[in-house]
Formats: sequence, structure tokens, C-alpha cells
Amino acid sequence: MKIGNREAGIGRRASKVTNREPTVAKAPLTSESALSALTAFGFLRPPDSRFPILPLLSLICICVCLTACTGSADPIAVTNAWAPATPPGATVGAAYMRIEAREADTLVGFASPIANTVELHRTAFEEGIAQMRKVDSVIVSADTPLVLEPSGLHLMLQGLSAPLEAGSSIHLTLQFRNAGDVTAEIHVMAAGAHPEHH
Ligand SMILES: [Cu+2]
Repeated sequence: MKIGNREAGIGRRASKVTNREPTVAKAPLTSESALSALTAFGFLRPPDSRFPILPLLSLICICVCLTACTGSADPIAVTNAWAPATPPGATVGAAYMRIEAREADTLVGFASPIANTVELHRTAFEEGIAQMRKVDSVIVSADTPLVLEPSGLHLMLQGLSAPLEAGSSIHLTLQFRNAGDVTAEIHVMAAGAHPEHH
């Protein structure tokens, strides 16, 4: 009898231990633990009602999406704006950037306090020779960024008041038909250096 009881006792303890193990292992993964944590902080009703977590999670998802989608309210975003440094005495420089428009717009003019004129140029190869042609205006569509880059569309700064020095910044104003003036900060980089692309 005694032995039988002891064995039965051991059996119960053993079964308690084996019952506890999966509970501990599962705890971080179950929605019950998330529910009880939320309940503890007063976000939800007691755990016997599991359904309030669904609208709460939906609300969190909607908030995250809205925040991500409306992060920038600017109609025009200029990124990766850079210009190669120019040698001493140079009066001509170039500038490159990526322009994104929330709604289609037309880029119609350019100005900078450090240059007499700023023109949009397109480099094209004609009979194997690179030629630069002035472009009066360009459409920035809503779904495709306009990328100004070496050997493509670029801004030409003529009549520089001072050479462009690596490590400095210059300001350049882009004039859009709808969005109006947008001033971009252009980082001057050592000649031959390329900016990081994200
Ligand atoms: Cu040019």
C-alpha cells in the first residue's frame, strides 16, 4: 500500500512536471500570454474574451500604415543631391539629384545664389561624341522619380562666384509649375566620389 501510494505520488509529481513544461515553452508564443499582458495594462477585458484583440490589432496596423504613407506631406522631395567639387578658378559646375513628385508637375526653372545661371542639360551621344543640349522644362511624373545624373540629365551652374569646395553645401532653387519654388541643399563631394544610393 505504502509503496503503491508513493509510486502514485511520484507519478502525480512527474505528470505535473511534464504538464508544466509545454506550458512554459509555449508561453511566449501564445496569444493567451499577449492577451493577459494587455489585460494587465487595462487594454482589454479578461482573457475569456479573445475577440477584442482583433479590432485592436487592426487599429494598430491602420495607424502604422497611415504614418508610413503620410510621412512626407511635401509635394516635391529632393534626395541624393550632390555636386562634384570644381578646381580652383573654375566657373562652371554641375549638380545631380533625385526628384520625386506626389502629383505630376513640371520643372520650369532653376536658380542659385552662387551662380549667374543654372540650366538643365541633357547629355546625348551623337556620332560617338558627347553633346550637351539645354532642356527648357521637364515633366516629373508621380510614379517615376526624375534622376539627374552624370551622363544624363543634369544641372549646369554657370558663372560660379566661387569654386565648389568638397565638404561644403550650396543651395539651389527648383521652380515647379504647380508646387512653386523648392530649395534643395546640394552637398559638394570630392571629384570622382559618388554618393551612397539608398
Ligand atoms: Cu551640361
